[in-house]
Amino acid sequence: MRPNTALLLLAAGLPGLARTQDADKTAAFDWDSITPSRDLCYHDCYHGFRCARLVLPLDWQNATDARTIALAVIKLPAVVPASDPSFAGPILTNPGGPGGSGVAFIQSFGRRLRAIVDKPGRRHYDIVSFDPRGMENSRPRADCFPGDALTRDAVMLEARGHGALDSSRLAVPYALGLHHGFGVRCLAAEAQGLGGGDIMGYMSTPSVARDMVEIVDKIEELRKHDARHGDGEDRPELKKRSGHHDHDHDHGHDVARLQYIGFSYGTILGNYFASMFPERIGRIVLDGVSNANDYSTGPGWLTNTVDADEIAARFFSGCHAVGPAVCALARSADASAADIHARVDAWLNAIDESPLTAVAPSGNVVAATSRDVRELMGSVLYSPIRLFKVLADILNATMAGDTAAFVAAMDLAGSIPHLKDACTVGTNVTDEPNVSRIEGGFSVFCADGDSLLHKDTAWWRRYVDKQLQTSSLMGAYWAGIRLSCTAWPFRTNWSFKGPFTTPPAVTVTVPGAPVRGKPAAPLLFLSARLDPVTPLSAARAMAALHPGAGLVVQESLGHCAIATGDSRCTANIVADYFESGVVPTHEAACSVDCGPWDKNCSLSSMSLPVHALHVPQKRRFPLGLW
Ligand SMILES: *[C@@H]1O[C@H](CO)[C@@H](O)[C@H](O)[C@H]1NC(C)=O
Ligand SMILES: *[C@@H]1O[C@H](CO)[C@@H](O)[C@H](O)[C@H]1NC(C)=O
Ligand SMILES: *[C@@H]1O[C@H](CO)[C@@H](O)[C@H](O)[C@H]1NC(C)=O
Ligand SMILES: *[C@@H]1O[C@H](CO)[C@@H](O)[C@H](O)[C@H]1NC(C)=O
Ligand SMILES: *[C@@H]1O[C@H](CO)[C@@H](O)[C@H](O)[C@H]1NC(C)=O
Ligand SMILES: CC(=O)N[C@H]1CO[C@H](CO)[C@@H](O)[C@@H]1O
Repeated sequence: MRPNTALLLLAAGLPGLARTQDADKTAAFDWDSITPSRDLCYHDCYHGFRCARLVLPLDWQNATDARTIALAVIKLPAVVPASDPSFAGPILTNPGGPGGSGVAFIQSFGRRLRAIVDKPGRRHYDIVSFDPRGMENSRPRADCFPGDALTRDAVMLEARGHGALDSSRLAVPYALGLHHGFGVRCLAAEAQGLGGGDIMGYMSTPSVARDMVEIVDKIEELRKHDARHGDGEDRPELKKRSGHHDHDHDHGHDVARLQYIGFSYGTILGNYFASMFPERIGRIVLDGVSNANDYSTGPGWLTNTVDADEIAARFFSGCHAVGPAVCALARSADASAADIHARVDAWLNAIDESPLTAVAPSGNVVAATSRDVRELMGSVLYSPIRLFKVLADILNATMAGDTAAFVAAMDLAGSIPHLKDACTVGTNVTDEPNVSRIEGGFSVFCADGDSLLHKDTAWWRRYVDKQLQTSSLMGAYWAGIRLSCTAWPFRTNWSFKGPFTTPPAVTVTVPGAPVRGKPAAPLLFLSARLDPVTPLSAARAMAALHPGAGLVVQESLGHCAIATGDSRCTANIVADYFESGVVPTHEAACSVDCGPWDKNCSLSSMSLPVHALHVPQKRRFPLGLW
């Protein structure tokens, strides 16, 4: 009974896991039915959304280069028409990744976000997002294996077969070898133009930030156009608005400004945007903050997981505190959390000697070791409210010899690639629904970070050790992210290494024109108290670099404040900030309604993430909401 329930919950909740069939039906939309255009031209899509394909330059650095991209843009319209006096303009959002699909994100998370930023009757926003260049529904798409997903899966299987990066002497060199081959394949794919055109050398974060400037301008152009022509929902006689960037234009002095919430890698993107285009800052909220210096220079990605093991410890202490009635792993005879932890550790050692084996529902033959359990636990740390109890159920059943739930979870998570799916895709380049193109992320973070092309095996072993010292649970996995840049063959045309800072804001609390060239408001940073991959220490470090920035610490566990608990306090600060541009003067602490072991604790206004139905990839995005 329990494992099956657990499995359903897991399918609904783990980052990147498969979704229900219903979700699938609502998710269908044929982007090819929209002709890409240089101006924003929205069409109905999905259910209650508006979609557009925006043509932008491929290379922002070379004005004579005529090549273009088509960006997939999506809008969850405000609950009032654009002509309503309470309409307050668009808020752009990015779900992280790098590479996460904004199109999918808004469908699951847009309504929650809108409920947080809106002030009923006073201020209502459009929530707008996009698939970043090279990703998902944007074209061309980063794809090193066009029409040949099977080969990518084979590489991933082979990597898995050689174990975690700390599991044997061969693991690191073998991974390096595979990535060299992967890079060669990527270079060849782009040279042959099979993915639809050059893109992988043009996906660094500065280009994405520049794309956002253009989106903001195109939205403003469309607004003016609609106001002039009385098109769409916007009628000229009702053109009274309260979005602060509208005032700018009424005064005819200023550029359109960005209102933005970025999550996880989306905080990197927001930090790049703010530091590169400070005169474009309207309001910027960064939730689940990653250290942009650690991300863009040096070995990289070394500061993320400092709190991960502590969250794992909270899993065990919380389990002990609530006892066997709520946490399946607890036993009434336990003296402390250490007893539970010791049982799990002993079991992890045992399964490395004698792996769990099973045939998964997909037909996959599975041999699972402690590495698989650690990776599953690592993903659970992102979403304790949804997954702590589920994890306890699964571990309890698996430790008692019933591997069904665990193996099915691995299967759903795509830990073991579904080769059958890859085969049915065949050679049809345009239709590969179940493919996870990990090279999309590589194209961004390998370009943004310092080159690691000539680091040898010994260097990488030390890097893996460092990551393990930071988190014994997540270190081996986390080390693999930067290791994928070992032979990334594309050099970026546009990189930015900071400084990650902004001039002091000139805050406008009453209607009036922001001061040209200055941010309209300081940045607002949000963090969960303990976050497995974007720790509070990074939020403090980044906030300190931006004069006047505010920081809210939400008393929750997991990845990103807004995604790890309902908090009226956090929501009020965010909504007030979007209205007034004012941030808390000292680090503000916000409590949440309930925690992972409480009865019926869940997140309000969340619909199932629908996008990942055909992308059953475990922790597809290390710095993303899924
Ligand atoms: C800019 O683009 C033009 C046209 O594609 C090309 O000939 C030129 O080499 C490019 N310049 C640089 C610096 O890449
Ligand atoms: C946990 O596993 C034990 C067997 O090891 C079992 O007796 C118990 O019912 C399980 N707890 C739950 C909540 O499933
Ligand atoms: C994609 O995956 C889903 C669920 O795993 C499966 O039902 C579907 O048939 C797959 N589609 C293709 C084209 O392989
Ligand atoms: C490839 O997929 C597209 C989109 O699903 C479909 O329209 C087209 O007919 C397919 N082509 C072939 C050769 O199967
Ligand atoms: C809590 O969950 C239980 C079992 O799922 C349900 O019976 C009960 O109605 C829920 N209580 C509240 C207040 O939602
Ligand atoms: C000027 C410059 O660096 N151009 C490069 C832009 O990126 C492409 C793809 O990686 C390279 O081929 C160009 O040399």
